[in-house]
Amino acid sequence: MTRLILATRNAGKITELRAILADAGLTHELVGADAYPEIPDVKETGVTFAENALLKAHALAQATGHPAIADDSGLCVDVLGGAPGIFSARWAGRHGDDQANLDLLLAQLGDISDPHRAAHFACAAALALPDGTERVVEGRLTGTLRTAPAGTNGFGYDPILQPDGSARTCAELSPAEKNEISHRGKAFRALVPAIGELAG
Ligand code: ITT
Repeated sequence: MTRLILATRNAGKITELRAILADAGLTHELVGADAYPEIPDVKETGVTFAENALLKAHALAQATGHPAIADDSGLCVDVLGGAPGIFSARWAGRHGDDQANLDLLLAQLGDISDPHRAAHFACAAALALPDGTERVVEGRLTGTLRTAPAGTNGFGYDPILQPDGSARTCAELSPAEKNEISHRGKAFRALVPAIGELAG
């Protein structure tokens, strides 16, 4: 069975990718970066989601000798010119402080009326082989930002993004409902043919 490395220590992402690969009929053994504790985390020094996803995938493929998959994602707000974008996880200063990031963004958009609150989640998913071969694809979930959070599912900016065509925020969707329409779900599903072709 071909081993595939997922370049994250986020257990939720590993579970999500396992389900997508199984649905697609792929039978790879999927292991997270935690299986290689000696390999240091990769610095996300790129300026696009795709660059950061490729950086992480190449680093893990080189270090392990196995094909590796990585993703990078974030929230892009139209009226802010695409910010917070690649800086979504540390918008308020500390990496991963979801509440502070969300509060700061809501404050920044305080006077912005509904027609101008368009935003999207973006995700780049990359596959890299130890020989340097690479593929990268992107997925988006477009919607509108609420003026106050609603819902308790998910993470990050989920409580304020209402997907187009939905009356609920992402944090009011079940995990399965969100995976079906999410930027990450779309990107990982778009990567499946390349995984089959290059890392079969
Ligand atoms: P890695 O270890 O895999 O890098 P991470 O938590 O840093 O995990 P990302 O870089 O993919 O995750 O995500 C960056 C930020 O973008 C994340 O902290 C959230 O603030 C936001 N974000 C990304 N996807 C999201 C989603 O589905 N729902 C809500 N917020 C999301």
